[in-house]
Order: sequence, then C-alpha cells, then structure tokens
Amino acid sequence: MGDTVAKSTKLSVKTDKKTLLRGLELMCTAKTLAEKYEANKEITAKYVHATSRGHEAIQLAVGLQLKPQDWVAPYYRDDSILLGIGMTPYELMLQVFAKKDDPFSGGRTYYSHPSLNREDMPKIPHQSSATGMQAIPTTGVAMGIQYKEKQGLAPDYKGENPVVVCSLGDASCTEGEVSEALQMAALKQYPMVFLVQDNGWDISANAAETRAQDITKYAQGFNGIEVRTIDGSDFDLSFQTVKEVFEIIRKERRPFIIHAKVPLLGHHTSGVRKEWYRDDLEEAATRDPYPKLIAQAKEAGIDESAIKSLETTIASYIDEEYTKALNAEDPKPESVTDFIFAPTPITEEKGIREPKGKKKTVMVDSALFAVRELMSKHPEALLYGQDVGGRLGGVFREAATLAQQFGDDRVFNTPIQEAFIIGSTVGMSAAGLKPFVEVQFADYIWPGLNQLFTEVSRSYYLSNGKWPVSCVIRVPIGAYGSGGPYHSSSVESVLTNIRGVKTVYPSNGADLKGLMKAAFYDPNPVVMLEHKGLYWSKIKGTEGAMSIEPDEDYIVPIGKGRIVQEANADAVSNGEACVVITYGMGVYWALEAAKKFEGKVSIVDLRTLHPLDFDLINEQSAKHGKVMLVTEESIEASFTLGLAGRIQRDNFKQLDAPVSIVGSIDTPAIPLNSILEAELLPNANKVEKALGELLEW
Ligand SMILES: Cc1ncc(C[n+]2csc(CCOP(=O)(O)OP(=O)(O)O)c2C)c(N)n1
Ligand SMILES: [Mg+2]
Repeated sequence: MGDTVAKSTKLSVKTDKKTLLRGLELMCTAKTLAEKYEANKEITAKYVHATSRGHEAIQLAVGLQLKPQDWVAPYYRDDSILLGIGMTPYELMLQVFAKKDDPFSGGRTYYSHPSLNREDMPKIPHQSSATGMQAIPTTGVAMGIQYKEKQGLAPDYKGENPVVVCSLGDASCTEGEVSEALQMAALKQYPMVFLVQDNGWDISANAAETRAQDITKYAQGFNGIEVRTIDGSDFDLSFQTVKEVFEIIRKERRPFIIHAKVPLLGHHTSGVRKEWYRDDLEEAATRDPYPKLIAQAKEAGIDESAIKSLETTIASYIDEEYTKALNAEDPKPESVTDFIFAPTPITEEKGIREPKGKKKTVMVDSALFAVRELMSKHPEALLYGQDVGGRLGGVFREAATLAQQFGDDRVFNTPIQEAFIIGSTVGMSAAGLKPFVEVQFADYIWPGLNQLFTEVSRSYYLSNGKWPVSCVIRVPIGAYGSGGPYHSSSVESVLTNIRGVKTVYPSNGADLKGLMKAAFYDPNPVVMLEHKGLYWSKIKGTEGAMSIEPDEDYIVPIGKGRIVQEANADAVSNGEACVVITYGMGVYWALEAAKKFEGKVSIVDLRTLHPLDFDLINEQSAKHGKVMLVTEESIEASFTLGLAGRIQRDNFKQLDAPVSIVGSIDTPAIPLNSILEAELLPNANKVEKALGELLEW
C-alpha cells in the first residue's frame, strides 16, 4: 500500500522526521479510533458522532502547530485537531460516551464538540453543532485579541503573538453568517485563519448542487484576506503551509483562508452512512492521507517495521482506553442544573439612589452616564453597534460623546450585522473583555437571535462552566410615536424564553443606571431593554422615568423587583385592594389608572424579566388576592401569560379572582397609522377599566 503511493509522491519532504513520526502516530490514532467506533457501532452510535477520517492531514498540521496562547474553533469533524493539540484518545472517548469526566462538557454535548480552557493548551471556546455559526464567535476572539493589542492590554508573547483558527466544512461556508465574519475579518484585519476543509459534500448534497463557487473564489469578494488552496490530504504540504501562514499572522496580524481539499472517507456521521448515497467512494479512497503520510515517513527514513509496530501498539492502546472510557462514570442526574448562570457578585442594592442637590435627568442620559463611568474605570470595556460611533453617538444619542471621550477603537460603528454584533461577544468575552453592544431597534434583533440562542446563551452550560459569556446587549424597544411595524415591537417573550440569557427591562433612569452597572459586573449575558418612549419622558404621564442621577456606586441587583406604590394597609387586609405587576411602560399606565382607585392599588415594577423575582411576586400576589399583569406585548403565548399561570399555580388558595391581564391586541405587527396604533396598544384608560372589573370581585 505504502509503496504504490510512494511512487506518485514527490521526493521532497520538507517536514522534519520527528514531526512526520508524530503526525503518523496521531493519524494512525485517529484512524484507529474511527475504525473502533465503526466496529462497535451498536454501542458507540448511541450518541451521534463524526470522525476526521480523510481530513486528518490538514487537521494534524494545524493542531500540532497551535501554541497555548492560540485559539481554535474546531468543528464536529475535527477530532484530529484535538489529538494534535494534545487531547488523549481516552478524553475523546469520554465524549463519545457522554461521560461525566468528558473534559469538554461533562457529558452535555456530542463527540468532538470541544470547549477547553487549559493553561498549557490552545483555548477553545464552546463549540455548537450549528454549521458555520462558529465563524462569528471565533472572529470575536480575534477581534478581542486585536483590541487588547491596540489598547496595550495584551501580554508580551515575545514575537509569538496568538493566532485564531476557525475551522469550517465547505458546505457550511454558504451560511449567511460566515460572510458577516469574513467581512469583519477583512475589514479590520484580524489575526486569524479560516480553515475550510473542502470534501465536496454537504450531507448528501454535493458541491454542484449547493454552491456557485468554492471558498477560494468566494473569498475574492472580501478584500484583504489572503487565500491558500492546497491538497489537505498531503501532511507535508499541509504542515508547511500552516507553518508559513501562522508565521506571517504572528508577525503581520492579518487574516488568511486555508482552503484544504480533502476526501471524506468516513460516514457523514454515525447516523448518516456513506453507502446510502455516495458514488465517489472509490475515487475518495485514492486520496487517503494515511498511505500518503507513510510514504513521506519512509522517504524521511522511517522504516516499514517501525510503522508496523506503531500500528500494533496504537491498536491495543485504543482497545484498552475504549474499555476504560466505556466503563467510566456517568454524570449524576442532579448535575443537570449545574452551570445555568455563573454566580454574580452583585446581590444587593447599594449606593445612593437619589444623591442630594442634583437635578433630574432624562432616562437616556442615565444609560449614557452609566456606560461612561464604567468605561472610565475599565479598559476592558468597549461599545460597538450601528451608528454608535463618534459621528452620531447612536440614533437616540444614547452613546453621545463616548467615542470622543474614549476613542474610535473603544466606541465604534459596525456594519449592519446583528448576528455579528451579538455573536462576537462570545469571543470578546472569552478573550477577557467586557463588550457593550447595541442592536439599533428591538425589531432588528431577529437576525442576531440565532447567535443569542445557539452560541451566547448555551456557552456556559454546555462548556460545563468553563466559558460564561459576559456582555451587555442594549436594545431600544417599544412603541413610541407611530414608529410603525418595524420600529415598535416588543420582543421580551422570545428573549425570556432563551434561558441562558438575563433579560432586564428598567422603567426609569435610576434603575437603568443601577442595572447597567449590575449587568456589566454580571459574568452572564444580559439583554438590557430600554424603552424608547421613556428615554426623554416626552409622553404625558411618563415624567417619572426621569430621575436624579444616582451616584457612581449605585447598583441594582438583577432579578429584584421594586414596589412602586403601595395600597393602604386597611384596603389590603379587607380584600379591597389589588396589585398590578408590570414593567416598562406598563408602570406608567398603571400609575395613571390607579389614581381613580385611591389607596386600593399596589404596583410592582419587575425591572428584570429573567430571572424573575418570584419571592416578591408571590408575596404580593398572596397578600392582595387580586392580581393584574400589564404588558405592552400581545397576550397570547406570551411571557406575561406564562407568569399568570405561575402566579395562579403558586397562589391558588390565596387568590380571590383570576389573574387579570392587560396587553396589546394580538396582531402580527403594530400598524403605522396612529389611530390603529392607539387601538392596539394598552393605555391608562384600558388599565383603569380592567382595574375596576378586578376590584369588583
Ligand atoms: C445550521 C445547521 N443546519 C443544518 C445542520 C445539519 N448538518 C449537519 S452537518 C451538515 C453538512 C455540513 O457539511 P460541511 O460543512 O461541508 O461539513 P462536512 O460534514 O462535509 O465535513 C448539515 C447540513 C446543522 N448542523 N446546522
Ligand atoms: Mg463538506
């Protein structure tokens, strides 16, 4: 086998003998693992997995040359990258069986879906299964590294500056989000490599069906990314190419694509088998990297008998390790709730909410002041989004003056790329930074929602606590002055459904400032919903959103509601009072409506929608017996409807009436015309009418 290939291989191996031997050992290990899984498929295919069979050469070339300061995002076919960086077969097999000691996720995610934060190895942020979706978070890492270098925050690596590798299958590159990542890498010249392993296959769809051009041609649309196309089944060529590219990036700090053509020799995954649909298996076998590497090893003077003995040793080693891994401990059932949120240091309200001798300011400025104070104190804090840069300072002037004060590298505009804006925080946070990002309108969070759900929200849980994502995502929200169908929407029901993200919705400047501080110091992702109609208190009845600016140390813990108004004690004990539980604009509708029922209405402002302050909600519900929920969203299938169910379940015996809900009329969108808009939205009159009915019970 080796001899046949040797004839067709150039006799000019450049890689040293020691590396060739190590490459051979690891390639043999990867191949033996794949064969072992296949031979035991009744057992190993309990959980779906894919192997690198056919892709090993380029993967090992990358894995073997990564250093501890580097970052890599391997995809599900990259088990040879993992072997290359030094993971053991036993550690990998713990993942195939989803065992407790799986070093990546503790049995929470599939084989070769790594996340690693070891001192002596390259770093791997959490890797999802969603094809192509790692491109943005990984570009975020490179963005973070560049930021640290520019701000003088990076350690001195003595000329060996970090490289970031984002590994992708060829078919995944047609995902729209990949182009957002390429755009940013090209535009800002990030120090990274997109490694595209081109086997010509999607699952069963082939290149001819799914792409108009390969990545080499596609990349021509991204000015400033250098591309190398190589035979990724040739270990020597792969090793030399990666070596050269890494060396350039370590010095010149600019992006590359390595387009590696490879044969897919194994199954797509354990569940989708090659013999069902592949018509190219014979041709693919002629490009097997293993005999090619054997030929190169022989050329470098490694003899046949040494290779044979290596193969035998590895085979029996894998057999032993397999049995050990199969019999390793499973995760404990009770561990299922570990690592939902990383513990936050902010648990108490602290500081002075209303310092003496200060004038009231509008809510939009409270946000600005909070960000300014945080950025002055923390060089790792930065702010980016659409139009937040110096020229405008945000379409609501919510970031006005920040770029002037902190410079264009710390406060800057992004392209219109909501997925990048949100998803890049995963990488920025992993790199040790604290990004504030902004989605211009809640209506435009949808293009970023995939990143929020797939990457941001799950990173901490699926990495078994290794990679919390600390970021603040500011989102102006809500209907205000005929904003119409695309500048008025409420999105909290969808956001609160994404469980690994905290959702905060302050109704006044003091809370906004205090919560912005808490969000910044929180190790978890926090979405800060900021109502546009409250920003300047221009709507009648919302003057209360203005507040004296709290002092610099003032902080409001996330997950704690606030009693805005209390009914009088007699009315409460006689069963003549009710509590309105609400948030955002609802606080002002409730306050206005309550004027007609003097002393009979308590009002709770939730301030945080997830995690909810159930202690306060239940205490107030039970105490009043009559509960009304007010929301700007429509009611069906909503956050508020879920909350009503929970209140009724927890307080059934104490309630004197069904929980009343006031919300918008249920339509697919908020219409533009002001008469239609007013008809659709709640207001003080609608709340007043519902209060009258509730208090009648
Ligand atoms: C967003 C998303 N859509 C669909 C899938 C299902 N899926 C898994 S692998 C795959 C094909 C990916 O092909 P490619 O990127 O070329 O990698 P290869 O498996 O060929 O190495 C698909 C469609 C997925 N995991 N994620
Ligand atoms: Mg492919």
